[in-house]
Order: sequence, then C-alpha cells, then structure tokens
Amino acid sequence: MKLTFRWYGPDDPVRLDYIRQIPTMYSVVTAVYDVPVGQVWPQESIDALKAQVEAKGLKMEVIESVPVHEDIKLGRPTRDGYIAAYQENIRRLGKAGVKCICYNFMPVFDWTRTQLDRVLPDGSTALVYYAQQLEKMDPLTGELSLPGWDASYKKEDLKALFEAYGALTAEDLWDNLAYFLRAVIPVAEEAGIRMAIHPDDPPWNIFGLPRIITGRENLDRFLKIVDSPANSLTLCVGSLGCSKENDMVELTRRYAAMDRIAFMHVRNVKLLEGESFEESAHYSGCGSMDIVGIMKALHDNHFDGYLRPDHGRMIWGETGRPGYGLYDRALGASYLTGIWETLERLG
Ligand SMILES: [Mn+2]
Repeated sequence: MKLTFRWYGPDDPVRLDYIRQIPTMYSVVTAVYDVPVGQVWPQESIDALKAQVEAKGLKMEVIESVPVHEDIKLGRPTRDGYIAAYQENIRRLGKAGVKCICYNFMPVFDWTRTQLDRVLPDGSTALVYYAQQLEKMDPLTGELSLPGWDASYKKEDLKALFEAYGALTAEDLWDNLAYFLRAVIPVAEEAGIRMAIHPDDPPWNIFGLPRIITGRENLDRFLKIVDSPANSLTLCVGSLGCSKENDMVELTRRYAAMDRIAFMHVRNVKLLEGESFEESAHYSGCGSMDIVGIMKALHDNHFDGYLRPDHGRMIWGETGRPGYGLYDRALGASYLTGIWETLERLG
C-alpha cells in the first residue's frame, strides 16, 4: 500500500510542507489545473509540478484527473481529436514518472452533493446528499445551486448538453466508453500507466442522465472491455458504498484478488433513509462502512497500489475547499496507516 494525498497544486492552502509531515506519506495525487478539458497539458507545466513535489521529498505518481471531454462520452465525431489529446497526455505523464491516472465517465456532473457544510452533532461540517434536497433542484430551470460540480458551464451550454444526452442511453454510453478504452489503454500500457476509472458518485442516475460505473455487475463488465492491468479501477469506498446494494468489503476483496485495483479511495459514509447519506469521519464506527474489513481485504490480497484518504470533514476551525482540508484527511491517513501496520504485524 502506498499512501497518497490529494493536492490541488500551488494554490492549495494545504501545502506540500504539511502533506510531507503526515507519517508514511509517499505521493501526492494532483493534476495540471489550468488547461481546459480536452487539451494537451504543456510538458513544462507537468515538469514544473513534478519538480515542486519532488523538492519536498514526495512523489507525483498519481494524477487525478485527466478529465474526459463530454464529446467523447457523447460519441460525437469530434471525439477523435479529444482522444488524440488524451493519448498525448498519457504519454507525457508517463515520461514524467506517473504510474496511475484516475478519471471518470460521468455525464455532465462530476460528484454530486446537495450541501457542502452540513453541521454534524460534534460541530464539524461535512458534505451530504439529501435526496429530498436534490428533488427540488432542476439544472435547467431556476437557480442551480448544486454544489460540487463544474460551475463553469453557462446555462445555455448546460441546456445544450442535456439535450445532447437526452437521446443517449446507458448502452450508448457503454459503447462510447469502450471506444475510448480501446484507444487509450494500449497507449497507457506503453507508457507504464494504469488507467483507473472512478465510480459514479453517487452510483445512480442523476437528473435522468445515465450512469454506468455503479456496482459489481457493471464493474465486471467494464474490466472485460479491455482485459489488461492498465484498465483498472479507482475503488472509491465512499462513492460505491452509497448504494446499499454494494458490499464494499466484498467488492474490495473481489477486485483486489483480480489485481484490478490501481487506486483506492478510502472514506466513510453514513447511509440514511432512501438514497440520502452524509460523509463522516474515517473511523468505521462513525459511518456505515467497515473500514477495517476493507483494509483487511486489501492486505489479504497483498495490495501494493495507491491509496488515499478521501474527503474529510472540516474540523478545528479549518476553512478551505470542502472535503479537502488538511486536518480530517490527515486523521484519516493516520487511521488507515494504523490499521495497515496492525495487519502487517499480525500477518
Ligand atoms: Mn473518490
């Protein structure tokens, strides 16, 4: 297990100086953030990022994410140009020593929450998803206040995108994903990179848009499209775990045994009535996930991929990017390290 930590680059208030002080920290998880989706990342930007990280004694072996342009997901004729750019990014990152690229294939919306600062009983704040809040939101009419996705879409663009997706079925999305994988996985193999798809968060359709990376059956189907270690998973416990149908200990054991987990996101969520959930502290007892069981499933299968604590709460008065403060994620990292050390000791 290689411990990693998400870092949003030089503007992140969570500095590399702090990240390096978390015991056993190995690599950051980062990206070039100032290039529009679908474009090639300048080699200088990649190299500059790497130099900053390495100057602090850390590695830059994981990129999250190289985003996939909507035209690829939609299967538009323009996709080939965007795929060529994606392939070039893989080659450039491989040259820079990157070993794993996390990405997702969710239409329009990335991860979705209805509130980013819900006050929990202990006074911390967390990201939550309350189904009843979501029902009141319509991305095309009224005020779209849905937090946690790319707010840079203009309303007209969003409307056009929704129209474009209107005709797209889940099977079409599968076809477009397969087309993308067949083009990029061979490039990743050559570059020594494992592509690691992030599951849909939450793992069900949002606003009528299809979502397909949602549970065991679909993960199995995904891995078969290109049966290569370079076509692997980011197993995000907090995303898949939001669905009561997903047993995260079982899924972790299954895909770790197949050696198809390149990257683990480990965090806890507390499942509520219906489809609602709250993010919680990493400790198993704070939410609905069996974190020790998940870590044991990894350990039993000699997991040597990357792992990061995922979203944290905001605690101790910290302000900043919701879910990505230093303190609670550092607590999470230490908790996970402690579990891992115990498993190593006990054999
Ligand atoms: Mn995740």
